[in-house]
Amino acid sequence: MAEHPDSKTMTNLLIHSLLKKGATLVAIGDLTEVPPQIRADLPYGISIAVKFPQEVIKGISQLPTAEYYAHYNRINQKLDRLAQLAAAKLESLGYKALAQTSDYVNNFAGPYSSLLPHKTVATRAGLGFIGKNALLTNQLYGSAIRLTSVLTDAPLELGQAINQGQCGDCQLCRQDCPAQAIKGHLWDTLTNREDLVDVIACEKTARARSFLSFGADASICGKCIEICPYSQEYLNRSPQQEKAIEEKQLLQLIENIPSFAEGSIGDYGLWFEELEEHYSPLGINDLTDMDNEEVYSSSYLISMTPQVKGTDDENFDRVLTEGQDVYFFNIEISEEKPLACVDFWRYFQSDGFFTNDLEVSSEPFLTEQKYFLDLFKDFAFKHNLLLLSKEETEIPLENTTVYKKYFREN
Ligand code: B12
Ligand code: SF4
Ligand code: SF4
Repeated sequence: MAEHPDSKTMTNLLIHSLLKKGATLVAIGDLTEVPPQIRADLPYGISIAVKFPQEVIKGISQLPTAEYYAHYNRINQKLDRLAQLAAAKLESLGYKALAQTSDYVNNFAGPYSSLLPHKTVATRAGLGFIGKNALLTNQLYGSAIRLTSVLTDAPLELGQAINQGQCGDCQLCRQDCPAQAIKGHLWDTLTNREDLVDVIACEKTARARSFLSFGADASICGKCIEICPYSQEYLNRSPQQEKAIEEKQLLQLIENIPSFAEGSIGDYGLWFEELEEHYSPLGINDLTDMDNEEVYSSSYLISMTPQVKGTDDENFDRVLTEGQDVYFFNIEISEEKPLACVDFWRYFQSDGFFTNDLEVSSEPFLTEQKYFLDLFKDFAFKHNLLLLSKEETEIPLENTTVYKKYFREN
């Protein structure tokens, strides 16, 4: 079992792991205002959203498409995997967690209703408001997202619930709904679904349109997603703007992680013994330079070449001159926050003489070296370290980068 992290660290690690596996938005809501029997007596809900690709939603402006239907199914499968992953992570920390996967939701669905709708969890978590289109509408992605949720008793950091629609005078979804199913009411938490949308009219028309467009027996339409100005803002963003939003989200997450507690192993930066035990019987070289004021991380090198223990091993040069490459696995752990990054080193002699060249890669050089990385992922999980990818360490922030700020200046 992993060490118990504080609430903020646990939340940010969980969100990071879900974003890395393809979630677009993740937040946690307090569910205690809804009756305990519909939330399996668990007080919190993790709301997870995955966005549709922009082109797919642009493509349904006239009629639903087979491509939209394919993504609809693909995203549902991804959401189920994400919900299961979140539940497994929390259970491994000793908490209760119930993934509201498609199967689970279908089991409890009444006519056109689930026991605890994903949209309720989403508004409690602050992921958005319910639009006049009856859909969860997020500030960044409009309603071009699909949802899932996980119920838990883990004490995670809670988002700020949203209780009011923010459509203003807009009526675009009502005007464009081909079923005239949308009634145009502004939502609040007391609004009945029936006051927003005629679900029978919606389903009937969506089914007819799906059949007309691509011959499938499905009830797919989504015009009320596509027409919404909030969705349109997402659909019109450039890839660069989209990347900047994703980077900002990651940055906020990294900045939100609390610094190491005073007196903790991370505070002292003394990971050597822990790593030695974890990687036993492999030797660990401690490269941490305590005197270098520009280095804010502990640094460890593990040899992946059995004959060579470290760069100062007498066999190091001999092996290289014999024409063999020497491989190392490099681990850096920030001395400020529970952040880590790793890379792979290959020493070789390109000219066949005595100059050693070094190639550094974020990927293992040989497939069997992936084992070193997997072992470190276990280590990071056990010690609640957030393992940053190379791209994440390169995210720019105020004249510097994540790497420069949290690991070393140059
Ligand atoms: C049954 C169902 C349908 C039915 C009924 C639709 C409906 N609006 O209920 C039909 C077949 C018509 C349908 C159609 C569509 N659906 Co549908 N559907 C569901 C399903 C399986 C259950 C919904 C449910 O339980 N409804 C019961 C009512 C009471 O709740 P609700 O409308 O979901 O939400 C209300 C509560 O959340 C409440 N609420 C919100 N916060 C709070 C807080 C408090 C304290 C309280 C008390 C209440 C409250 O406000 C909402 C509006 O009244 C969900 C998946 C799920 N398990 O949640 C998907 C879901 C709602 N559908 C979805 C989608 C995308 C669609 C379609 C666009 C599909 C399409 N045709 O292309 C249309 C859109 C229709 C529309 N404008 O609503 C998405 C919505 C994503 C989003 N961004 O919101 C969901 C969440 C599926 C998913 N996994 O992402 N759907
Ligand atoms: S899915 Fe289509 S038919 Fe249903 S409410 Fe939205 S626009 Fe109307
Ligand atoms: S189209 Fe307009 S009214 Fe409809 S959900 Fe979006 S903002 Fe609200």
